[in-house]
Amino acid sequence: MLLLERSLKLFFWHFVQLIREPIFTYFFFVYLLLILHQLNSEQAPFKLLLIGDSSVGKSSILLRFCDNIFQEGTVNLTNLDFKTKNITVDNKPVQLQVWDTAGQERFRTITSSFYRGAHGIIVVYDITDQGTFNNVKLWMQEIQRYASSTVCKMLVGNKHDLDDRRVIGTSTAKEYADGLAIPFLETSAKTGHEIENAFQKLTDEVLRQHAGNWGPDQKVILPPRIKDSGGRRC
Ligand SMILES: Nc1nc2c(ncn2[C@@H]2O[C@H](COP(=O)(O)OP(=O)(O)O)[C@@H](O)[C@H]2O)c(=O)[nH]1
Ligand SMILES: [Mg+2]
Repeated sequence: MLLLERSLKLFFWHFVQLIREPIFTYFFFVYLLLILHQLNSEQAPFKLLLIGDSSVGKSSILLRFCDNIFQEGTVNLTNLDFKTKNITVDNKPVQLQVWDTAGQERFRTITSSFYRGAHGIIVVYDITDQGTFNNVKLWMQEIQRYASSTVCKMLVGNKHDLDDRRVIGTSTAKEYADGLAIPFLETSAKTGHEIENAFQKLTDEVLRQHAGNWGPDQKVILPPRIKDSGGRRC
């Protein structure tokens, strides 16, 4: 980005000189090409969503992944659309935009616009709450209804640290995920167990999904840039 700013400054400086001295034409076009190259190679972010029943730990997962913190009690992230985090996959820099439902799931008022443009979706349930696992099926239907048919899905059983209160066996959930051919992991936002890995795995899937879209400079060509609206940077 710094390089782009410098190139822009030099571009305008040479543009002014060009008007005064035609010899600056050469530099003018060199910087123009440099700017176009950098704009072209800039990576659009991946839009990832966290969905699932209320209280399964979606906001906690977001905070653990982006800020490496855990807050006891319900996490209130109203006024927040998403958080961004940069990760590296196969030596490629990838910017993730992770969107949280901000509590609308309680009233089933998540609109189709939430799903629009999503590249990956993590469906979260609580391993200590049977109802949240039963509802995974309903969340999958929501995805089917609103998200793109090429979206990458992942199943996550959260609160792995509460193993003594577990009611959903690992093998039950794994079997369900295998049936849908989607990855599955158990995480704990409290301890951080498998949180990074979950996002890494989903991003791998998204990159694989877009494998046919690699540009000449090894940057994946993605759908149009997601509008930056109100998110917070990690
Ligand atoms: N023990 C434990 N509690 C968690 C974990 N993740 C979230 N919680 C708790 O579960 C409750 C709901 O979390 P929250 O992130 O607000 O859930 P959301 O409604 O799905 O966004 C809060 O009391 C959290 O502290 C976890 O991994 N382990
Ligand atoms: Mg929440």
